[in-house]
Amino acid sequence: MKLTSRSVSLAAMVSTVLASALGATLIVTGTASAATTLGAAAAQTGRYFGAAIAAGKLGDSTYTGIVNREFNMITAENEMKWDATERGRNQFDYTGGDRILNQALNNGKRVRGHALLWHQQQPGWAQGLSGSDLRSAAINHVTQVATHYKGKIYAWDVVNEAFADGNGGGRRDSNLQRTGNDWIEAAFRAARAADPNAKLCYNDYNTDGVNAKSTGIYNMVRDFKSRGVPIDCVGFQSHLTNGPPGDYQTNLQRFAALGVDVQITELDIAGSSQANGYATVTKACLAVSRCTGITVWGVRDSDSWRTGENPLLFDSNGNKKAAYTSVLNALNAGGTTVPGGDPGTTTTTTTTTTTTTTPPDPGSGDCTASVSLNAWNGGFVATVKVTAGSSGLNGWKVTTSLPSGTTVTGSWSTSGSGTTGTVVWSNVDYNRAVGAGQSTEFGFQGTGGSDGLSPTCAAA
Ligand code: G2I
Repeated sequence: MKLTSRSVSLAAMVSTVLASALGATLIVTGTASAATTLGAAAAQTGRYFGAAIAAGKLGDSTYTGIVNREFNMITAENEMKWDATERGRNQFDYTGGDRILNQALNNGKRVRGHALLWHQQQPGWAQGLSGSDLRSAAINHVTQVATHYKGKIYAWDVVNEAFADGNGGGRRDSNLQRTGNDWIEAAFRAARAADPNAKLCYNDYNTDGVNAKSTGIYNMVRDFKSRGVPIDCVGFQSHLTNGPPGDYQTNLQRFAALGVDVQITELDIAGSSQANGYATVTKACLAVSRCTGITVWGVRDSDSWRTGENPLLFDSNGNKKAAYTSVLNALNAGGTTVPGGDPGTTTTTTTTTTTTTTPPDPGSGDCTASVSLNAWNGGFVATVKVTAGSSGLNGWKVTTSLPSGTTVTGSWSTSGSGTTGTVVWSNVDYNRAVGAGQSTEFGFQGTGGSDGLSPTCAAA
C-alpha cells in the first residue's frame, strides 16, 4: 500500500510511525516542521518572537549572538523613550534608537517602537511642563519621533501605562493625564498622521486577566474603535510570577474581539513554575488568532530589570533554560489559529497530534496576490495578500521580481526560493488551504529597493 500525504506536520510524523507499524509505506513530500529557534518556530505559526535589547550590550558577542539567532522582532529597552530621544526640548537625538533599529533591520528583523508617551522616563524639561504647553510638547514629540522612524516600525507603543492600579479601571494621575482625558486619542491621531503604516498600540501591565484595570482599557479601546480613533493593537506586558492568571487567554480574546491585534510585549516570568508559565503564555497567544507575537523583556537573566529573579529564557552565561525549551516546544506544537483571521474569531487549542489526516481539499483554483509596502531609503517590508478564486486553494505559489541590488533578509508565513531576482514564495503547512474568496497573508523584508515587485499567484 502506498499513501501520499501533502501535509507534513508532527501529526504526519505520528501517522508515519503508525503506518510503518501497520506495514505500510508512507511517502511524505515537503519539509518537516520542527524549527530550532524561537523566531523560526513562531514564524511557522504566522507570528513573531521578539526580545527587548539594549544598545550598550551590542558589543557583547554572546548577547548579540543570541539576539541574531533567536529573535525576529526587536524592541529598544530604553533607547526610543522620551528621555532618550528628546533630551532638550525640540533637540532630537536618535543615536541609541537608530543603533537598535539598524541592528534589527540589517539582520532581517522587524522592530516594535517603545514608547512614545509614558509618565515615566520623561526628560526633565517635560516633567516641568503642564497644560497646553505640555500637550503641544507631547504631540510634537509623537510627531517627530514617529516621523523619524516612519516606515521602519512594525508597531508603536503610542501610550504606555496610562491606567491606574486599584482605581476601579480609571486613569493614572500624571502630568499628561492632567492635560485632559483626550491626551491618549490625540497621541494616537498624531502617530497615525506621522506613520500611517505602523500599527498603533496601547501597552500596559497588570492587565493579564479580566480585572478592573484591563476592563478600563477594554472600554477605552471599544470607545476608540466606535469613534474611529486610530488604534490597531493592545500590548500586554506580562511581567509575571509562576504564570499568567487562568483567564489570560479569555482576556486576550475579548480584546481581539474588539477588532484589534493583541501582542505580548514585555514577557518575563519569575518563580519556580517559570517553564510551565512560559508554555501557558505561548499556547494562549497561539490560540488567539489576533495574537500576532510575543516579546520577552531582555535576553539573559543578567540582562533583566528584575534583578535576582532570573525571569528570562537564557541564564547569565547565555545557556538555554528549561523555560526556553518549553517555549520552543509550544511554538513547534503550533496552534489552530493564524493571525489575520476575522476579528473575534472563537478559537480553541488542539495539538497537531489530534489530526492524523490531510485537511479537506477545498479544491484547486486560481488566485490573486497584492502587496502592501513599508519602504524606506535602503529597505522595505512587504506584506503580500493571497486571495483564492472561486474554487479555493490547496497550495499556492506567489512569484515576485525583485529589482537588481535588492536582497531578501527575512520572511514569515512562507517558504521562499532565493533572495534575489525572481523569487517564488510557497505556502507553509498551516496556510496551504484557502477557502474560495478567502485570503491569507505572508511577508518578507529586504534591503534595497522595492519597485515593481508585481506579485503573481498560482495554485500549486
Ligand atoms: O520597568 C519594566 C518595564 C515596564 N514597562 C515599560 C518598560 O519600559 C519598563 O522597562 C524598564 C527598563 O527595562 C529599565 O531598564 O524601564 C525602566 C525605567 O522605568 C528601565 O530602567 C532604567 C533605570 O531606571 C535607569 O536608572 C537607567 O538609566 O534604565 C535606564 C537605562 O539603563
